[in-house]
Amino acid sequence: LVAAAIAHPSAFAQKKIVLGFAQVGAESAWRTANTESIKSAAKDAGIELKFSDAQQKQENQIKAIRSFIAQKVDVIGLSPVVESGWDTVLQEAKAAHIPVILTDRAVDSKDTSLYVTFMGSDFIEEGKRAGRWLEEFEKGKPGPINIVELQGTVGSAPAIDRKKGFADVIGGDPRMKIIRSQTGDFTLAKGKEVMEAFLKAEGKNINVLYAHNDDMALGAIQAIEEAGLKPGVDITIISIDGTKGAFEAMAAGKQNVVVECNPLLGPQLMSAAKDVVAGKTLPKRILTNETVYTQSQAVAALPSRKY
Ligand code: GYE
Repeated sequence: LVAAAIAHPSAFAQKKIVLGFAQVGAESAWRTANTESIKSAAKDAGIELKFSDAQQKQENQIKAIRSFIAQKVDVIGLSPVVESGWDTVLQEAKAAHIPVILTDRAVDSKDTSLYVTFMGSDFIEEGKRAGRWLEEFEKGKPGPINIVELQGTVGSAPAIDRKKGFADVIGGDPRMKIIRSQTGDFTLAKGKEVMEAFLKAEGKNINVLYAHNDDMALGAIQAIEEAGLKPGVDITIISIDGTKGAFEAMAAGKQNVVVECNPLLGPQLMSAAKDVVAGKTLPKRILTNETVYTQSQAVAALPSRKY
């Protein structure tokens, strides 16, 4: 054995872990930062990454997972575009003894043995933080407060939960009314298009925009300016993520607040992958630490913002 190892030194080295990752797509600045984080963390950890971009289509993610199973990867990482419809393919991974780590977005599978852990944000809490900020901001004002909502991708965990958390907080306030709510698919272009339609239908009736992510808010800001109104002044703007674009909009006074959602999950994912391959048991839920930024806090934090 020693002679063989001298002839082939790699026989002593540990086998490289192979991680197949099924990503949602490239729909937003958050997603771009998330993808970069995963790719660079894999490199740093010496993990071989097989990366698939599903272009926001579940069928593409299912195909990617089946191909990871066929290639016998060691671990599968999945950020599921929507919550439902995962049981069959996750059972296939389980039957092949390949552990699945969920990152960012959740699945609604009743059988939690289909994945080893779910790491990411508490989207209901993010929606609540947005609602709580608005309650504080509108304190003592008479109302009515007319809100339009740009929802994320239909059926996705962040769209479902951010809607619910926000509604839970403002629901008890008779001044607050969501007058329009529609999906903008988490993209800037769709956010702009839907906001244009809201403005056409409601005009100066709109007091607040609640967007489920920054990109849709940035698109909406363009639509508001083109309609001759002042974003951040005539219409209060709230969004979720905390990407540079939103921080810049806040510094320019065009957005009022952002609820942070941290996309830099790569290092945590790689350490979880190593633990799972080493046979360690992971906690079923790994939460991301996050906060809320107002305009003045955004100005202070902008120079050191990482995404
Ligand atoms: O907020 C949005 C992205 O799942 C948390 O997906 C993620 C969301 C994020 O497209 O910008």
